[in-house]
Amino acid sequence: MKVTSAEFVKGIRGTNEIAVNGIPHVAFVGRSNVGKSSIIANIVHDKSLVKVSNTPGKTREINFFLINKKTYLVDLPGYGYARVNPTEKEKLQKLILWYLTDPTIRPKKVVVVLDARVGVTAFDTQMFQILTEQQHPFCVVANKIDKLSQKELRPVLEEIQLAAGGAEVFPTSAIQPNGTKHLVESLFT
Ligand SMILES: Nc1nc2c(ncn2[C@@H]2O[C@H](COP(=O)(O)OP(=O)(O)OP(=O)(O)O)[C@@H](O)[C@H]2O)c(=O)[nH]1
Ligand SMILES: [Mg+2]
Repeated sequence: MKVTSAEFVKGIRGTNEIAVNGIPHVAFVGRSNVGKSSIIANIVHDKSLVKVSNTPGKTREINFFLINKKTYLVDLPGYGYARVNPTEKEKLQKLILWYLTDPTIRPKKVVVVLDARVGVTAFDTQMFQILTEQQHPFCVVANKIDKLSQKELRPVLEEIQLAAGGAEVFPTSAIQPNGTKHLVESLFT
């Protein structure tokens, strides 16, 4: 299936009707700067719709995009970025945890995005644990593969596979035109 329509609906910082209105969610989580917003921009073919920046910690709210008038793509703030001030960092962490643990919010799929050059960090391992505990179906994306050779990529994918248990792993490049093709096919078909 193709993405034929995408619109930004709302950014939230806590309990909001939009999170529980019955429209299914596909939610993107991951460390700051791994490329969550860029992947969403690539999926929706419209960079102006999603805030992408060189400044890590750009996404400060939980942003809801309505795709094909029937699914929310949910862009979560990044976790674990040290240079955001401590109060703000704690707020963002609470916001992410709220989204993932509130019993009324049941995402259809959570997409954990990693930077393929960095591999699996302690934050990611913790995220896999939370998602498993919460029984959220999840998959993993190894992004920025344009920065690696095929030879460098293989062991990274194996490492991710191992750390993520049985979860499916998608290599992506958000800066290439077809760089999220397999992921899109899996999420929307
Ligand atoms: N080379 C390369 N750069 C990428 C790729 N994806 C994202 N980037 C760059 O990485 C930086 C961070 O991208 P964002 O999409 O803002 O990252 P994010 O995960 O949403 O960050 P937060 O909102 O802070 O959590 C930007 O400079 C992007 O252009 C990719 O696949 N390849
Ligand atoms: Mg972002």
